[in-house]
Amino acid sequence: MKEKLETLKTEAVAQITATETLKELNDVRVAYLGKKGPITEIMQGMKNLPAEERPQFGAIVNVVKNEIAQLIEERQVVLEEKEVNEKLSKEQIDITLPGAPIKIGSRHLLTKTVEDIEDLFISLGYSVAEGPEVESDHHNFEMLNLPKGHPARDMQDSFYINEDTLLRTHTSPVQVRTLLKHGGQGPVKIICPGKVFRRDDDDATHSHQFMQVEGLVVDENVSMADLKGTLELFVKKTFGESREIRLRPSFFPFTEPSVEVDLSCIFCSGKGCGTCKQTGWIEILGAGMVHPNVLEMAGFDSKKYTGFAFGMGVERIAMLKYGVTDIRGFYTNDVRFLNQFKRN
Ligand code: FA5
Repeated sequence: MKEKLETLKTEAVAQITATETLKELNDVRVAYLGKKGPITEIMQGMKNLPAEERPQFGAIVNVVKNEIAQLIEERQVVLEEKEVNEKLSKEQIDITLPGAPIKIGSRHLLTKTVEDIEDLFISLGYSVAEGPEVESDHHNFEMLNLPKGHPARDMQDSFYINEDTLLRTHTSPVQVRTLLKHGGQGPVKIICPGKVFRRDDDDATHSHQFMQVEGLVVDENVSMADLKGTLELFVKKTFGESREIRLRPSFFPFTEPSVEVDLSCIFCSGKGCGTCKQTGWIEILGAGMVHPNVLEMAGFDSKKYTGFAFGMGVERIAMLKYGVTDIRGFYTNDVRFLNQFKRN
């Protein structure tokens, strides 16, 4: 019986060593150690032995059984590692393949336009001021020489929240707030960008919410020539050196004299086209010399100080500069519109 066991063990060792896959190894395990295998068969045959021989024989069979089980376990570790390595070598990643492109966002065209305007004026020594979008009637109108009931209030149809509070209709109240902060002392040199709101019907060139950039300079001896020179520089830096401006008399209650500023048409270079309605000029902003009443109400001596102010619509500037034909493109968040102005 001992010899039979030895032969069994030798055969098992040979078969275990020859296995190449975990499946083959499992088949060997079942063949030798399974319920129908030779070891079980030998154990069952022990009942035919005399009782005194059984313990010794049982111990010998168990030794062989454990040796075979131990060898199978060791082989299993080897085969598992082999299978993992084979799998890994098949799953190699080709790092030279181009990756999936990552979609990167960009600054909104209006943000870019405002930042470009800010950069230009900061380089001229201006600082950037801000004010609230929900504004008092006092700052939005009264302190700008527009008392209650003044007919010029109709120029800016407003969203009122209550009798004394509204969504600001322009960025000019930031002028007032800045002048008040200065306590009657010049110089003042600011620009103020921000959102404004009007009860205008939305169309290709009007929006009920839009952006303005206001400019204000107050000091001794500030003149209309300073205003014109500043706006000329702004236009040339923004639209190109060959652009010109034209000042037309206009009316704003907070400036005297007041002007509308036109830009020589960037589409036809002043010859006349559909966009400029054959005039060769496109209106871009309102401006003027700060009205003495506005200076006095804010605590400035209007005999000592003079100033100029201007207010431009950011969308109009961006539309002209980038050839946008419908203002609603800025606000409808169509990614196809936004993608056109991405920096590559
Ligand atoms: C004003 O708002 C004055 N506060 C500007 C000003 C400031 C004049 C300082 C003098 C001194 P106006 O209503 O014209 O002015 O608006 C200025 C600019 O805002 C216009 O030239 C135009 O570019 C833009 N704008 C006006 N209404 C709309 C609108 N509904 N949608 C888009 N842009 C508009």
